[in-house]
Amino acid sequence: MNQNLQVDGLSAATGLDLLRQMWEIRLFEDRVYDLLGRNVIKGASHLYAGEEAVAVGAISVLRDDDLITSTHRGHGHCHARGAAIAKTEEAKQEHYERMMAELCGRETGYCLGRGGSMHIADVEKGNLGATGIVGGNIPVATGAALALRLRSGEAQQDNGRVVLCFFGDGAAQTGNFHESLNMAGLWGLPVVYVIENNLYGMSVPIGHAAARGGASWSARRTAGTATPAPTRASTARATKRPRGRPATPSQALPAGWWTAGCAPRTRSTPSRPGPKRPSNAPQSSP
Ligand SMILES: Cc1ncc(C[n+]2csc(CCOP(=O)(O)OP(=O)(O)O)c2C)c(N)n1
Ligand SMILES: [Mg+2]
Repeated sequence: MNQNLQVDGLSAATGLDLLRQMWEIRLFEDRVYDLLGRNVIKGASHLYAGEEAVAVGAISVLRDDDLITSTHRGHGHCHARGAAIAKTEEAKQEHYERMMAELCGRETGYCLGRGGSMHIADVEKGNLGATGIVGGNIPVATGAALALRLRSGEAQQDNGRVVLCFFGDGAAQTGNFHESLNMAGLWGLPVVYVIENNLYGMSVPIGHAAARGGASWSARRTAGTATPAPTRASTARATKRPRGRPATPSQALPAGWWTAGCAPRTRSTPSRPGPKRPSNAPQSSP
């Protein structure tokens, strides 16, 4: 291999490794699709095909002791995290088999087959888990980052660890998102929020679910989703600051995703007389 070759700013070896991971995720997902159709995997599954570059690029800059939290569409995150930590071909193979076993409800799966597709977790490798509750992983990531921050003074090995929190544009409309980012910003927590903006909340176009197209908050750090290099570069930039930051309050929000283009606006609906209350209606309790 030509050692000087650069692909998208990456060395050829790194580029090939990331591409291999993306193909592994795609082939895994194609297999899951097939097994769902044959009722070998039971229930529903949200596939990650088409978004592989986000997980692979972002996770490629993590340290082995960092943490991630995942979504209802979580096979790709689990796959990329496990593949990045597993150092040998045998360890990678075991990782894929434990994932597939979990989806098939087998005891050999990561959660003994109890979690399945939407609740797969691999805590030993720093994957705190997927969740079927849209936006449910955002406070989990924020809490984990708070734990890292609180422990960083005591345990040297916790210094510089970060949490990477994946979620969709739909989840970014939840209260969990707003509260978590507010607290993370206030406390300067070592967490980076990665919004996978595929412009749909499953089948609902983002314009139906979010004011102003929903994408304005991510404008400052928008990365492409077709290749892993932009996500890798964005995540590397975003993790740099929280890794080295001392615990001081009133910092700007950690990853800067939220702050762009978010002008506060308040507007009242014109007052109209409400429906007439029947005279025998029960009085509301104080
Ligand atoms: C709290 C909650 N509300 C609603 C749902 C139903 N639901 C499942 S996926 C989804 C859309 C999520 O959109 P987004 O976060 O953009 O992720 P995407 O599916 O686009 O990857 C919804 C509303 C849910 N699982 N949890
Ligand atoms: Mg979406």
